[in-house]
Parts: sequence; structure tokens; C-alpha cells
Amino acid sequence: MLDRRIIDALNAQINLEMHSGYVYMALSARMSEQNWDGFAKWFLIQYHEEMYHAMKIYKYLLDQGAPILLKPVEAAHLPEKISVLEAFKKSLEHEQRVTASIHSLVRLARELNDYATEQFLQWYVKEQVEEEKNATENIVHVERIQDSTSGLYFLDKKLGKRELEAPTNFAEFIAGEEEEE
Ligand code: OFO
Repeated sequence: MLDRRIIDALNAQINLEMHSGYVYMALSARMSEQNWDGFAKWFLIQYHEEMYHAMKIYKYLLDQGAPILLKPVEAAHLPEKISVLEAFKKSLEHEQRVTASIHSLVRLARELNDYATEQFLQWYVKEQVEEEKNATENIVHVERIQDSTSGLYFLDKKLGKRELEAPTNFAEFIAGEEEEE
């Protein structure tokens, strides 16, 4: 049985991942409102990835026979109008918060000699490197072409080609019928 402190922290991480989904869903909406369909799609795929990050912890807790304690999800806190550059800066800022949270979970697992959870969390440690890299790259690309509408147009088309890599059917994923990433 997992220690109560790690159960609570993992449940809090489910909540933070759901909040991440909310942030990306709101960013996608802001982009759709400005007819940036490619950026909107990119953020909505990220929304789905965040739901997967939450479901992966949910499954781990179930597999460990630990309780799932779902709390209210924090609002996205976005202004009504946001530029493309601000949107990607927001995503980097948010990912840095998530990385800090994952690292403190790893520290707690170590402190508790919880080897299984520490190993489980390694997927997230690696994933956060990727999340921050993607957000940083997007900022660099937008900054490079900031004043060029045609440049932004092409970047919108390019990011709109992003494809979903996470499992899509969460019921099958929880039942162990869909492959984990
Ligand atoms: Fe779940 O990685 Fe982004 O927030």
C-alpha cells in the first residue's frame, strides 16, 4: 500500500494535469476566436495529452489499490484576448510549474523509499523535458516572425499538422486494452 502522503500528492498531480488541460483548452479557444485554426488544433491536441497525463496517474493509483480523490479544478485564468506569442509564453510558464510539481513528487517518493512510484514518475520527468522544449521552440518561432503576417500564417499551417500520439480511448486504457506510451 502506498503511503498516504504520496497518495495525496499523486491525487494533487491528477488535479494539476486536469488544470493543464483546462489551460490548453482555453488557449485553443482564444486561437479559434482569432481564426488561427492551426494553433487552435495544436493546443487542443495538447489538451488531450494532458487528460492522458491525468489518466495515467489515475490508472497507477487504481493499480496500487489507492483511493482516487478528485477535487475542484482551478480555472485557466486567461484574459479574453491573447496574442499568439502570449499564448505560447503562457504554455511555457505553465509547464515550468508542472515540472516543479513533478520534481517535488519524485523527491517525496525518494524520501519515502517508494521505488515503484519513483520509477513510475520517470515517465513524467522525461515528458516535462519535452513539454518545455516544445513550448520554448514555439516561442522562438513566433518571436522570429512576429511582425510578419505571412510568417505567422505558415507557422499556423505547420503546427496545425500536429497529430495526437496519446491513447484516445481512456476506458480501454484503464482496462489495460490500449497500449501506454
Ligand atoms: Fe502534463 O505536461 Fe503539460 O502540463
